[in-house]
Amino acid sequence: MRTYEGNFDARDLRVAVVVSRFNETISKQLLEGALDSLRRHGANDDNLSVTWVPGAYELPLAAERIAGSGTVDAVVCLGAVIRGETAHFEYVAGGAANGIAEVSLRTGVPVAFGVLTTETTEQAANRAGGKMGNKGAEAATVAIEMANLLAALPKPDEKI
Ligand code: INI
Repeated sequence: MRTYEGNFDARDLRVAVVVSRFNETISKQLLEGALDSLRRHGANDDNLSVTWVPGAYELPLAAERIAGSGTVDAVVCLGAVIRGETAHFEYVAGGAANGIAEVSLRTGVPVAFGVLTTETTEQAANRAGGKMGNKGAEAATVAIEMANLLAALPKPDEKI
């Protein structure tokens, strides 16, 4: 029996982080967590990029351009959609979540979902380096594992 698993070695990985400026204080903390995780797993700064977009709704388009360019092994999308501050929470959060999932499937590049969807700013802060950890760091770790898993898995049409 063959078992496939991704490891957490980011030494040779090219990773793009796409981050939304809306709720910037939170986003910056998610970004810090993501970069810290990538570096702790051995990523080289020369192989990392950070792209800012206006809001979470814009994450999928930028992620698609980057993932489709063939220059990265994984993308990490970061942002915070806070219900208390938006009547169109569902549309923004749902658009970001569905869009990011579609980009990943369309391009075959892992795109990690590091977008907080919370009721309050406090709940978001707790998940951006507060008492609930840092979801940006978690998303970056997932991106590393998935990039390495996909490298190990058979390619489309590849017979093993
Ligand atoms: N974008 C966010 O990333 N988080 C939010 O909480 C948010 N709110 O509150 O509306 C938000 N809106 C902007 C949205 O992402 C788009 O930038 C905008 O709709 C233009 O397309």
